[in-house]
Amino acid sequence: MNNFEPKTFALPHDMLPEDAEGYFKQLEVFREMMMRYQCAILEVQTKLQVLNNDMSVRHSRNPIEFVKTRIKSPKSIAEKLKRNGLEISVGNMVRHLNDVAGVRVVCSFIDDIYEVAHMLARQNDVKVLKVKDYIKEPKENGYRSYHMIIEIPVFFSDKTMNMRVEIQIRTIAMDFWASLEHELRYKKELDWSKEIGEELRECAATINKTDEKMLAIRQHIDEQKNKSE
Ligand code: 0O2
Repeated sequence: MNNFEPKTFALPHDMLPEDAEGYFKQLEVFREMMMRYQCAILEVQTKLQVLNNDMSVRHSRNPIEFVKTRIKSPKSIAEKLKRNGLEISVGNMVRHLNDVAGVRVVCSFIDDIYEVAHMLARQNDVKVLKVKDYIKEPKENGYRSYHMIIEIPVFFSDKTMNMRVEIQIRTIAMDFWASLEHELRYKKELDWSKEIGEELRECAATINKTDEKMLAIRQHIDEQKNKSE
């Protein structure tokens, strides 16, 4: 299998991440890699669509509410490389970043998250490289989500490449909290006080309780339905 072995396209040492945008965009190899990441996202989207359609026919319900995708911006790529002490280059992006291609799967209930993750992981062409279960072990600030880094083969006209994609799987409720926390974090102009952090943690705990309650209600309804069949 043909994987990308990049030549050195390093940024001049004194260049800032914000200048990386123009620099990256002028590189053909960068544009080509972005196209390839976009194709990897398409492959994952199709896999998810197939699973959802299958579940909807065989179990009369859709575990996936919606899917969002994104390609990391050149500035975020440059910032992350710099943060990790790496030279800003296309080669380092391909070698060291797992989240250039990102897919967020928003599910109805907590158990759907594990079912979707399991259904993806058992596919022959999916290699799970890393899992972070922030549901079983939430982050200190209350963040919950199930993260997987997978590698899938993508068949291009000239070669097959193993592409890495970050998949974040979470419930609607977890997504609600994470989206607002993200927005607040980027809006802040002053330092977050301890109180704000505590309040956000409390909101995350309340949301988690609601998630668990909704799951219990659905399981109760499932039981009633099974008994009556
Ligand atoms: P964006 O714009 O969402 O892409 P690793 O890649 O494993 O070396 P990293 O990047 O710390 O290490 O991975 P991790 O912990 O799995 O988290 C990556 C992503 O999860 C983040 O991407 C966010 O999307 C999401 N995330 C993680 N923690 C939080 C949090 O506390 N709040 C919210 N709202 N989202 C979180 P980026 O790169 O930060 O940004």
